[in-house]
Amino acid sequence: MTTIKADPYPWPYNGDLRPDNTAVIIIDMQIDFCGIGGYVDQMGYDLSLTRAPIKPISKVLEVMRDKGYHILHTREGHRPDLSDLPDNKRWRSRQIGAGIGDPGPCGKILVRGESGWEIIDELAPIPGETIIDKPGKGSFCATDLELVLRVRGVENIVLCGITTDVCVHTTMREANDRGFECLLLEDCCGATDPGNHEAAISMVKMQGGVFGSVSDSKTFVSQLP
Ligand code: C5J
Repeated sequence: MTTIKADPYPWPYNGDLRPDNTAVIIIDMQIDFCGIGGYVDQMGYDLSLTRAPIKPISKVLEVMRDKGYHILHTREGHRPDLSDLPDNKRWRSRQIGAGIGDPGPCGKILVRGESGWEIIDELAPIPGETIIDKPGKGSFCATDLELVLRVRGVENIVLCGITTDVCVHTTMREANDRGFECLLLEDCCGATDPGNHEAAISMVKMQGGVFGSVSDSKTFVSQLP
């Protein structure tokens, strides 16, 4: 029986925590979400909020790599011909001055292959780690993520990345509904609004842990078997 101290319950619920059955998913740590000239920057949000989790995630990555856990990264982005970009998503992004698919300082915004779409150097995947390209906010929608996790026997998922209230939360909800046991690392996530970050964390903890449990990077790395 091995658990991580977490709120509202020690995680995972059944104490079955092993490198074989546990994965970390690092969500959308791309230039578009935390780099100068990317999508979030073009929308005028404070980049320090989405950059805050970089250091804590690096530590978690280092320890999980060392201990042989499954490591996955996601990238939000669309095909260069924009055939998987819904009109309403494009329209809404243009309302805030950062049209998805439109040219920006880091190439076409949120388009696969453009420089802004790349994962930041500090958290770059290494050979053997899985990258999931997703057109939406959730990592399970229109991707093979579930198949990859099931084939590997993953039962427990640790969630890190940006943004807490959008892609991280959507992915956590999708994973929870599929029966995965989820842990969100609070300081390994960030949102474009601090209030939304706090609210997203609080939502996870309702109803006895409606979407899973919440811990932090220091506790996690010190207790990970
Ligand atoms: C957003 C994301 N916020 N990665 N994407 O549009 O959360």
